[in-house]
Amino acid sequence: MELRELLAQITEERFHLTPEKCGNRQLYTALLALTQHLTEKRPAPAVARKLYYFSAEFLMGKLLDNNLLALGIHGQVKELLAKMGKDLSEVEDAEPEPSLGNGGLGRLAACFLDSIAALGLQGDGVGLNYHYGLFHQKFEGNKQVETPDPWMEDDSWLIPTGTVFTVPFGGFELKAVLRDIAIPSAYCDRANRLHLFDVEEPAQPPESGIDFDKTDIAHQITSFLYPDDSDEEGRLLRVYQQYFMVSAGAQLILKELEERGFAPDELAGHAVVQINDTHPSMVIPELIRLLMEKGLSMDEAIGQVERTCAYTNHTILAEALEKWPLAFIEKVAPQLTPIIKELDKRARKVSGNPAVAILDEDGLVHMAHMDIHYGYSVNGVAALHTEILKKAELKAFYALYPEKFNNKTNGVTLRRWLEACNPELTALIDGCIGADWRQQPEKLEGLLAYGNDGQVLGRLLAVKQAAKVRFCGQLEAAQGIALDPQSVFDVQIKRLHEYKRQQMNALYVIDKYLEIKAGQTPERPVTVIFGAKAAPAYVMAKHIIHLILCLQRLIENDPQVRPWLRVAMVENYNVTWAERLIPAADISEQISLASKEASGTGNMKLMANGAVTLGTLDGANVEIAELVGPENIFTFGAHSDRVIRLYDAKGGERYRALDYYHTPKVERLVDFLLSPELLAVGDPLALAALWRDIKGKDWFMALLDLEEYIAVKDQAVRQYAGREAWARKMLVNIAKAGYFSSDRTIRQYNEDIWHLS
Ligand code: 26Q
Repeated sequence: MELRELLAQITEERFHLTPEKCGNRQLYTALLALTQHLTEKRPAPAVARKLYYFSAEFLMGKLLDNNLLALGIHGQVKELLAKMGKDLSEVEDAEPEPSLGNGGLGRLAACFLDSIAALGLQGDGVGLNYHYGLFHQKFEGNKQVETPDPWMEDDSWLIPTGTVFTVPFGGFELKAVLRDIAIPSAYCDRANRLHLFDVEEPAQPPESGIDFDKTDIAHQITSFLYPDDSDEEGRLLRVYQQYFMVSAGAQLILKELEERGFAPDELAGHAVVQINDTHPSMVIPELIRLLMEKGLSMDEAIGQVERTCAYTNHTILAEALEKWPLAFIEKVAPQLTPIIKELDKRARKVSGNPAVAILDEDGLVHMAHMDIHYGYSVNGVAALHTEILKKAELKAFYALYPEKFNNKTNGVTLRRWLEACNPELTALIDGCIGADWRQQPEKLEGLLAYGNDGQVLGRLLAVKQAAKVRFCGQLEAAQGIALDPQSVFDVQIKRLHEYKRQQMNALYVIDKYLEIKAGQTPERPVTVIFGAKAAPAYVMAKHIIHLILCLQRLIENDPQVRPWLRVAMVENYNVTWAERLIPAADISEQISLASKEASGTGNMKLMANGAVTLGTLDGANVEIAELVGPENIFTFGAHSDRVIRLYDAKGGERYRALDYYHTPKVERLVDFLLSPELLAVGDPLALAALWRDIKGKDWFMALLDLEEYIAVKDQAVRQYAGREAWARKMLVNIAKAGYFSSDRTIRQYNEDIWHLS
């Protein structure tokens, strides 16, 4: 049936209306049904070994646009609607965004599902169906306020499956109900699945705020993504969540293994479990337990599992490495404790070094240690990150199992992060080099041939300008802030964390503010744009948001500064805002303290859209710098080896914030936090707490790199004025972004770790 007829049939059945008579919301649900109908017919790819990608987060973003593209009907649907006087992008606005993730790790999982499907590999995601995704962020009184995000609707991408597993907890059981989201492949007529588990009887929505009864496990276990872990009950609930996810997921694996005609002792030949950070690590003892229930001996069960599971590490921040009290696990899943103790005993036989034990003397279970001993692969997510894991963080493990360690530099799906979010740039690229880069992303390098083509460079600038104008309209509609699209768009979008150093960017804003006040204007007007959510219990991160919002307010009210410098913080930054903002960015801020950002993935998305990176040599920035060359990136700051030395208690050169504070320039910038101008718009206690922290502690060394950062950023703004030379930098960045396609990353996972076909 033709698309037009199919759509008409659906709107008739559902609303007794022709598509022409439908509103955007009705058209959205009709297109959702149409997409589901077309996807349903697609079989899963079938090969010998099947991948299960276990992750506590899948930050999918809206699905309609993506799925229309994957099904190859995006253009047709857009045209069809246009003929009816409808605008597809307005229809897409009606879709709620499923925000089932916090940031990089969850979005990476979503990019991976897209690439696994695109490459025709057999691989499904396994996670939880949170009823409330990441909180919705509002700004009130220059502060972040959190409200719940109920994203589920009657018409949604979730497909009921009828599959239910029983998860045994200490003292009670829960049914895990499975719903799926289909992941259609962009290039073959197949679809994979994201499996999301939920309880049978979820709790009623909270009356207000984001608080809920954390002891009502039976109803609340899937309510919230990562509930606040600042109190004991929250942490315990997180362990309940994790066990619920992995037990149901492990049961699904064994059920499918049996359905495919294989015996439990053939698991490793037919399934691979990729453990996305340590949140799903209990899948290891759970699979061992279930295999033993099916008659395998402990030795056999462990033998299968250690050839099935592989672990990805996403962080070297000690506070993010999960260690759970064995007492928690004893309460949540007592059947796992004898297995974990046995795994610890065996690991202690492999090495007498207590640093690599699973259970420590405080009764804590080191989840990553369990993954490394009982998984066959350990990977970091960028070259530098993997090197730091091998040389420092996981040194003792690397000595023990060098063959397990490998690097898989992250990537992003260029289907969402270029084709879908930036059709104008995509058309320009296609016009130059054709369409082959979609399946062979390294072919983007063909663009390098246009480095001296004034016409192409001019069109590149025009595409960027149009994206900036479009973004200005969207921001004004949402927040009433009218920006100047002629200014340099300097963009820092990522979760708010001290190590990512948004505070250092705020100090740059203060520097420019003071200069302009003193009559010294920049080469070009600059707009510093932020998008960031702070974890509700992360006090210092909230103080930094407060500072940024105060600076925004101060400058908005200052007619002398406003024409030259603006600050704009996007409210409720999420995947949808990222898709609007990334095409509009001129400068990509990647300024984490070297050694702290495992990889970063926003850096890759921004680069692919022609933003030039201003960054430290951290995470994947190092690889970006190597690829584009020094003329096409602005780097600054202490290198990771020096930073690691500065943290070393034994080292001679320990970092002391005060040493860097006491320079005439830095002191003035930091002390501006307590200036009458800022105190007039801000909360004195919050500003003072931040001032004290930066001056006296500055754990992530913003003051160490501050002066060089400001100098290099000034240089970038000056160079922006040379439009053609800047356009060439943009072109080189786009041309080299092919390496950061997640299709490349997934090919490498498959070749080195998964061996699916
Ligand atoms: C840990 C313990 C207890 C509770 C929560 C957590 C927790 C929750 C979320 C720990 C880590 C996370 C998320 C980590 C994350 O997003 N890491 C990012 O992963 C990206 C994909 O690999 C990288 O690009 C980023 O550099 C990295 O920060």
